[in-house]
Amino acid sequence: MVSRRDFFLGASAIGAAVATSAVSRVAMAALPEPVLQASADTQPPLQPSSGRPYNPVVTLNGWTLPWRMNNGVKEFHLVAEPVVRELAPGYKAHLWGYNGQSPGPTIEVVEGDRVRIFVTNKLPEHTSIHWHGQRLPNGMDGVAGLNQPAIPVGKTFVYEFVARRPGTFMYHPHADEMVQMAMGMMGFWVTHPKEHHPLINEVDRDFCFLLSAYDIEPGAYTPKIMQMLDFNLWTFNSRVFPGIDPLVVRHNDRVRLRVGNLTMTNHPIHVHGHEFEVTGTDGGPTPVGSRWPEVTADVAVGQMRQLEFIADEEGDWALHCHKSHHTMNAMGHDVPTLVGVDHRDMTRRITKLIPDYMVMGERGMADMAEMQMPLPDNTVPMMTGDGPFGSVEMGGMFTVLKVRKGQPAGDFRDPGWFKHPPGTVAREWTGALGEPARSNQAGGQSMPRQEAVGETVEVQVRKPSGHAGH
Ligand SMILES: [Cu+2]
Repeated sequence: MVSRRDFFLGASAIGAAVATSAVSRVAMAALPEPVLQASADTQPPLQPSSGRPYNPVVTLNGWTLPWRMNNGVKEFHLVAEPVVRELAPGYKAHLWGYNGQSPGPTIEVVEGDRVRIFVTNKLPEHTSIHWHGQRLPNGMDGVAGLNQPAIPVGKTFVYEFVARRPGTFMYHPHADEMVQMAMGMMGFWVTHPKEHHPLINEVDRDFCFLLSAYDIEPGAYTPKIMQMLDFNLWTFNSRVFPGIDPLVVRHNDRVRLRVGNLTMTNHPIHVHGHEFEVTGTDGGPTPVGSRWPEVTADVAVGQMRQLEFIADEEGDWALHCHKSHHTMNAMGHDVPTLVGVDHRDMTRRITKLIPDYMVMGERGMADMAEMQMPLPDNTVPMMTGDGPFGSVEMGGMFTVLKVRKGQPAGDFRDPGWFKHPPGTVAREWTGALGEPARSNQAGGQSMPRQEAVGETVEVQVRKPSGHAGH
């Protein structure tokens, strides 16, 4: 295992190796060596070793692709291939991706850069890459059959264009797209402005991640690619909570989150403790007059959003998709709603037949996060995550924004749990509990009924079982 500190050295070593190879004419004739990534940990931002300077992004549980300069052109090498992605510690999936991971590495350039990307296809079928949101020559847009022939198995194609517009973009196949995106093929692209841009702030911390979803049966390794709606794994950069790293920032940092959605449904991304503004989309920076404060931004399918805020409240703040089914991991389907159902007699009878029988859900489902039930190999609990006060009872698209006064600039290491100042944590009330005054105790009904009360009808509410249709 390579530690994060080692990677700092490793990353600059890669940069150095690429820069050195740029001197050799022989090396120039060959493709840039593809760089592979074995770890699913968040790698430190890749400081630009050549070209214009900029403040690099941090890819959540991901990394940035090194490049080499070749006569003023930034050259990258992507390898489309089957990968084993760790979705959470101890939980692996067989996906397709780029350079050893899903999503692929982030490509980071500067407005005006001429960019050349070699794409080698090591998949079992043809592919292509579409550069979502870019202004480019039509023949570089990557729609197989329309703009180019698909890249056959084993072949390498080259894309070349100028990054004309600064902003937040992504890349993904446009060949057998449904299968290839369901398998995890996607990556982030950031183009920094070449000079000060009136609508683009300098930020202290710049994070990016893609939203993707998979349908993998508990215990299985490969996504079911025909799935359209009924996914059971909702991810930030192909990771599920508790496998998603925290976003670590320094108190009073200006923070930018860049989020792109390549799932089949929208995700309202919600930040606790702070208000943000949407400062840009994949269409570019938003005009200042169009910005207003929000704490939740809906990111629709195929959209990207830049959320910006000053992290001026210390603490461990939840940051998650607000669809409650998207902050859960895979579960057995067809679990009926049992809240409020009295099982005592039924349980007694079933226990005679099945001694370990256990009823789930009559007091809600929080029990499931605490219960250490046997799980099939290679899966994660539906709701989990140990926090300083107990189980966080979350999964899927959930992580923590950690705002700390002591966090050094440029340091993304997890500072541990927030230490709350004395008297600032919700606690049990141990004083006297008075009876609340009801209107009838107060002397009668404040709004008397016009008609006589009929027979009371009890309504049983039952949510649809399973995950269908969300
Ligand atoms: Cu969601």
